[in-house]
Amino acid sequence: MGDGVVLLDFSLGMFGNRVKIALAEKGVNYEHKEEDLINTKSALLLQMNPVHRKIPVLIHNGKPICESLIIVEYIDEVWKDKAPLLPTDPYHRAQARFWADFVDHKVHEVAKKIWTGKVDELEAERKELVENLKLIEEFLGDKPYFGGEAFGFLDIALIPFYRWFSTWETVGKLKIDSPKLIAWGERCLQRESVSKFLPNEKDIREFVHTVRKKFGVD
Ligand code: GS8
Repeated sequence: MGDGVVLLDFSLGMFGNRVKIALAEKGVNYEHKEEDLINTKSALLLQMNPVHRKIPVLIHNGKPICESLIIVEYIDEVWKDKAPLLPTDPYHRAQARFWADFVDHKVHEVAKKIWTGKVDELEAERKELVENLKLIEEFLGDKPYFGGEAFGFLDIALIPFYRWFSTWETVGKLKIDSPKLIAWGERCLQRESVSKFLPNEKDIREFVHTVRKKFGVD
């Protein structure tokens, strides 16, 4: 098992990837259990996350922690011997949480509407996604990482989605116009904790194709 930690996960899922990256950054050993989200969820998942029935779930010493951003904060608080993931300054910590919430609600949710929907009817969403990525790019500015010199919480929140950019572009018939964000994504990919876990673009495209077929939008 390793460090009393089990991760219920789905390899292509952006949210589980956040947790794997955080665990790798902290050097935590864990047992990985892959969930079959397309067919049947395991009894363990339903028991550990009865409210949302979603992955990721981190089980630490038998107790579940749900919701990826909450899990990343938990990891940061429990494994304190390595560099912190959240900024130490309260204002910067609040900013990191604000933008991580923005990633979930203004990037992921808008992108998901596009890649699961009838793209030609979603012109407003396609524009919004491009604009929202520009907003987060503005917050990055010229810093190497969102928190400054060190890779941290907001980088972890956004980087799993970076691998989806090319699929968002092709499926969504849009062009992501954020060169600094792309450079940041490539910089993050140079870290082993990131490159080891992000799925390849071909698998993402195939997954999206399967979902779109299932929803009858293609
Ligand atoms: C989202 C988890 C989620 O959507 C978080 O952990 O941050 N806000 C949550 N998980 C997906 C898989 S990744 O796309 C999931 O478990 N889906 C199964 C379902 O919706 O039934």
